[in-house]
Amino acid sequence: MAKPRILSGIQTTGNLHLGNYLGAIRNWVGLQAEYDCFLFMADLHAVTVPHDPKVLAENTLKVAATYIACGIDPEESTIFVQSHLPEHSELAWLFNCITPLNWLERMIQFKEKAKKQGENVSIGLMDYPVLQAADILLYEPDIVPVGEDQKQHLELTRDIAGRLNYQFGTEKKPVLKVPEPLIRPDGARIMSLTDGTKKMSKSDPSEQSRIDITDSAQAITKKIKRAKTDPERGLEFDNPERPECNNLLGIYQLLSNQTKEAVAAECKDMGWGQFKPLLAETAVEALAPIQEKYTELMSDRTYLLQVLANGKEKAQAVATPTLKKIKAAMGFMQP
Ligand code: AQP
Repeated sequence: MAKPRILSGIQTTGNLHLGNYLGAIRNWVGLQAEYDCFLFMADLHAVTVPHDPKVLAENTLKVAATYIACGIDPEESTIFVQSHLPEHSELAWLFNCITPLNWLERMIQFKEKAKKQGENVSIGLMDYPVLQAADILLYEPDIVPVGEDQKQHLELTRDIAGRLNYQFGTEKKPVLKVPEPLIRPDGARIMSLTDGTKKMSKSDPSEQSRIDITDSAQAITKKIKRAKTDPERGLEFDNPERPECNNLLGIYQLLSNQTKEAVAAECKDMGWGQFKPLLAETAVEALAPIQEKYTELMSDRTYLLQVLANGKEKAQAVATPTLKKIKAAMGFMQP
């Protein structure tokens, strides 16, 4: 029997960080055996905000290497570059024509990112969730694993699929399968090291706000040492007055593979002076094997490019027929 399918991706907007790892990639690794995973580098999404053309291709390769270094097996999962398949942008256009503008105006991520862009905000930034819907629905996945922050976009994807089915399918014969979200309660949201109420993000101008997966042991230790904390003694989860404490304990819990209860008991009497070195040591240890593998992969470009060429072929075998089916349902003339 075919395994159920999963689809997910990460923007190629810079070095991946602990949020990307703990909120996304590590979950995919755990799902690989049970699911047929389609994982892509979202380079078309990366250009929805101003980008540097000199680093886009290199960032794309780095994200691919990071996936594999974190444990994604290219023999088992399909790893591909979004822009290598024109199906993504073509379907986004078709979806643009059936998506009401006010659905996009409601998107929180657009409002937040648009604020940062000021006058320069692009149509592409607003259209980001429609492209995301195309990314997902081309593969008709059963499940889409997403972080808490992407819940609203996945809801929009489901609405777009529903609208397409309503307008161009029948109840008995829908055009597309509507996917389900998979949101893990723990590790769903890793917050910034400089502000426990803001998510850790590649595009945060402060390097200190995040731990990159490829940060050196020295950089990790320094960033954790400088991470914002509070003057209280004794560490605890879930105190709304102490967002930084909750975040750092959460990171420790995930990196040390312990239960929340075990960490709460271990750290309840600790001060920051005792906890921070413990967290730094745990983070360095957890990331070391990933970094070693990453360096090895980045020095074998031929291998990485072959993985991406194979991935493109496997992805296209699914995406091309889906697009054809949607165009037929919408009444386009076949060439
Ligand atoms: N802080 C986070 N905590 C948990 N999960 C996170 N993810 C990102 N940040 C966190 C998860 O990583 C996947 C892909 O993210 P993305 O890079 O495509 O987009 P993003 O969410 O916009 O990530 P960034 O780092 O904030 O990128 P920029 O700065 O370029 O916008 C998603 O599954 C996301 O949930």
